[in-house]
Order: sequence, then structure tokens, then C-alpha cells
Amino acid sequence: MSLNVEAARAAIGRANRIAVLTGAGVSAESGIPTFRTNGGFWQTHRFEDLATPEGFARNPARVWEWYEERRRGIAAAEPNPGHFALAQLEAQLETTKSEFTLITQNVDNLHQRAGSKNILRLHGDIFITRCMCCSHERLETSPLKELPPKCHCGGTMRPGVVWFGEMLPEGTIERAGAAVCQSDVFLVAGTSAQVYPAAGLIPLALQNGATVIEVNPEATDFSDAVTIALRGTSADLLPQLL
Ligand code: BV8
Ligand code: ZN
Repeated sequence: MSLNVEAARAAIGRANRIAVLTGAGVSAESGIPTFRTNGGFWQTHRFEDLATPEGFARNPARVWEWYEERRRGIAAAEPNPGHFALAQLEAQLETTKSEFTLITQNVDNLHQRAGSKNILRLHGDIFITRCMCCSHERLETSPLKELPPKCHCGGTMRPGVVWFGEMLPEGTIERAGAAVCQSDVFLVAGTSAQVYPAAGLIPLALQNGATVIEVNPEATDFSDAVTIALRGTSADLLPQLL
């Protein structure tokens, strides 16, 4: 085990309050494509067409085809050892009355299916369908019959996720910021740290004296600033750390 992994394990072992931020990379080993790394969605699709309100207004059926394809992929996928390690850490900390907050940018349900409980979803939930007119929401994990789906009020329905240029769900980034500011250790796994306000949690943690540990096979803009940068995959490293 590398010195760095040892140091990270020790920091986590000593911590009373842990916050975690995850991105698409923690679902990569479950077979879910990421966005910005090789084979990622934004290599073959334009986010302007698929992950913005304007793109949806231009062509709701095309956006729904992409989200429906992603939903099918997620429903067929399984959580990986990285997801399970985070769920076990949360369970362990519960017994010692320590604090644990899992903040995720991911819209898949793999953290929840691995057993994580206290999850702050910054970018929504791909299995929530919301009406553009009356905001009625429904959880739908089975395949949709019509695209775009219609609400009982007659309105067009959209995926319950946060698109570029949209506000995050009320209070989520504030609660995430509070958890990060109080944390002894902030573990950042599987994110390219390019999307804000989520990525802003990393400098916030550093300014508030947390030990920031990054788990990523590639370097990010924050790799030089974090306390410990671990080069590797989440399914491999998280079980070692936790
Ligand atoms: C907001 C939808 C403000 C859900 C997503 C210019 C124009 C428009 C907007 C902006 C702009 N400049 C800045 C902005 C703000 C914008 C932004 O930050 N843009 C960036 C790209 C420049 N942010 C927003 O618009 C946010 N809203 O700011 O509102 C506002 C203010 C007032 C009033 C109104 C509004 C909204 C952001 C949310 C956007 N929604 N997706 C969905 O369909 O998923 S973002 C999308 O990127 C996903 O949600 C994803 O979660 C997120 C972050 O990506 P990552 O998770 O990091 O994934 P990525 O592929 O990038 O990286 C994967 C990483 O994993 C890599 O580092 C890789 O090395 C690593 N990895 C790979 N394999 C593994 C691994 N790690 C571990 N193990 C492995 N095996
Ligand atoms: Zn409606």
C-alpha cells in the first residue's frame, strides 16, 4: 500500500466528520459512461443540445431519447466496490455518532442501491420525471411508453435533473457547503471538478482546513492543491481507504 494511501487511511480513521463528493467516475466501473473522459458523453454529444433548457425546448424527444437510453443503462448496471465502500463507511460512522455526508453530482441511483442513506443530490435524479407546467413529479424506473411523457394536466414532462444554466435544488449547495466546512476530511472521488457550483466545494474545504483527499486515475485542476492526491480508480482505492 503506497505511503499516500496509508496517510489517507489514517486521516479517515481519525476523522469525526467526513464529507464526500462524487462524480461520474465512481460509476464508470459499473459500466456507466462519464462525460469528459475518453468515451464520455460530451465527446459524442453536445451538452448544449442535451443538458440545457434551450436544447430541451428545441427538441424534447431527442433529449428524452438520451435520458431514456441512460436510464436503461443505469437500471441494468450494478453498484461497484467503490459505491459499497462509501455505504459501509457511512454505516460505520453512524455507530460512532460521527457525521457523514455524501454529496453527489451523479443522477444515477447506484449510491442508494449500494446502501448509502444521507445523500445530497446536487444535480437531481434521472428516475424522477417532472411536469414543466404543474411541477408534478413521479419516480419512474420502467421504460417510458411515449417521449416526451405527458402529465395528467396535459403538460410536457422533463427529466428531474439540473441542466446547465439552471439553479440547483433549493438549499442543496448550501447544505453541502455547511457539511464541507465542518468536515475534518473531504474525500473527492471520480470528478473532473469542472462543473460549478459543485467543484467550488473543493477550495471551500481547503480554506476551512479540511484534509482533502482526491481519488482519480487522472489529474484535475485541484490535484496540486489537495492534501493527498491518489492516482487510481474508485472501485480499487475506496475499499482500501475505508
Ligand atoms: C448554475 C445534467 C447558475 C444532469 C449536469 C457558461 C455557460 C453556461 C453555464 C456556465 C458557463 N460557465 C460556467 C457555467 C456554470 C455551469 C458550469 O459549471 N459549466 C462548466 C462546464 C464550465 N454550471 C451550471 O450551469 C450549474 N448551474 O451554475 O446555475 C445560475 C445562477 C443563477 C441563476 C440561474 C442559474 C448546473 C450544473 C449542473 C449541470 N448538469 N448534468 C445529467 O444529465 O447528468 S453536469 C454534468 O457534469 C453531470 O451532472 C456530472 O455529474 C457533472 C460533473 O461531471 P463529472 O461528474 O465530474 O464527470 P466527468 O466526466 O467530467 O469526469 C469524470 C472524472 O472521473 C474524470 O476526472 C475521470 O478522470 C474520473 N474517472 C474516470 N474513471 C474513473 C474515474 N475516477 C475514479 N474511478 C474511475 N474508475
Ligand atoms: Zn402537470
